[in-house]
Amino acid sequence: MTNGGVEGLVIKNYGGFYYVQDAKDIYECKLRGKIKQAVLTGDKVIFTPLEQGHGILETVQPRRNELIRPRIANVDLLLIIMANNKPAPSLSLLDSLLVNASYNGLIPYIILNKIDLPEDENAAIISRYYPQKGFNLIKSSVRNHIGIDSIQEVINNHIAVLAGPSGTGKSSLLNLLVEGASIRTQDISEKIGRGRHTTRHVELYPLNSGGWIADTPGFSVLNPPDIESRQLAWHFPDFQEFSNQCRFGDCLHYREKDCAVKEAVCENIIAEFRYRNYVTLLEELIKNERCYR
Ligand SMILES: Nc1nc2c(ncn2[C@@H]2O[C@H](COP(=O)(O)OP(=O)(O)OP(=O)(O)O)[C@@H](O)[C@H]2O)c(=O)[nH]1
Ligand SMILES: [Mg+2]
Ligand SMILES: [Zn+2]
Repeated sequence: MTNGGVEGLVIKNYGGFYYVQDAKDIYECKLRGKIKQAVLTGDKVIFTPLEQGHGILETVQPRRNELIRPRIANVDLLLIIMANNKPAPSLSLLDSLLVNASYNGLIPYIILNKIDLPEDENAAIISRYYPQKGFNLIKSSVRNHIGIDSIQEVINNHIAVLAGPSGTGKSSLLNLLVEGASIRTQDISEKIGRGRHTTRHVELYPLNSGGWIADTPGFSVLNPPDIESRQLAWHFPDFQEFSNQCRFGDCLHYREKDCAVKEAVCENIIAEFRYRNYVTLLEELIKNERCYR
């Protein structure tokens, strides 16, 4: 212990306590009265250990980033879990999660889970398009233990957040990666073909193989992040090589003439669904700019 206390990581905020992990143990901490800012899961903090696993959280170190949903700080990786089938992957959710990752400075990994099941049409599109455009893709089956070591390698020494629709296997993956975790999983409702939301609060779990992972509410709807409409295309790396060839320097790749991005869509170099998802997000951002400025 130094004068200023011990360094630790907030792994959970629950019932008015902050659970802080140091090199060895977990401490149940209360906040030192003078702390005004919110303390988040993922915060690196200085704390004073007391007896019997208690402690006082003294200060919060500067954050690398801060996600709003889930509310968590200092995340390195976004693992976007889509199912190969059951439920069929949503390409629009995938693209908005990829934009969110880019906006927040997270490295995204697309994880196509349940490859033990027959491949859905959209899953085939994901495997074909994204890796070719430089996105990271891992195919896995939590059920048959396929691809799990690749996921462990990627998480090693990092903080990772799982995202993706309900029922894709996020909690099942976590249970496999984290010894002793027993997060509730649930069979997807065959009737409606959609998963039920079974996960509640945000907690970081240590991987036996190194690194940390958070389980999140299995969100299927996502607000667009606070991006300016003219910056949205920056978050579509597959548009980059074309966007500086448009006639207008400030081209939104929307209604403009002589747009090289739109030409690339016509030539099938940029997938049409990607472009459509771009336009949907763009229109939403433009609408919000009109309403709130
Ligand atoms: N066939 C198959 N089923 C899987 C696989 N991984 C998970 N499942 C099943 O898919 C269902 C949903 O898994 P969960 O882990 O609860 O999904 P989740 O993403 O945590 O869902 P929410 O908590 O609702 O967001 C469960 O019945 C799992 O057993 C897999 O690789 N293959
Ligand atoms: Mg879950
Ligand atoms: Zn353009």
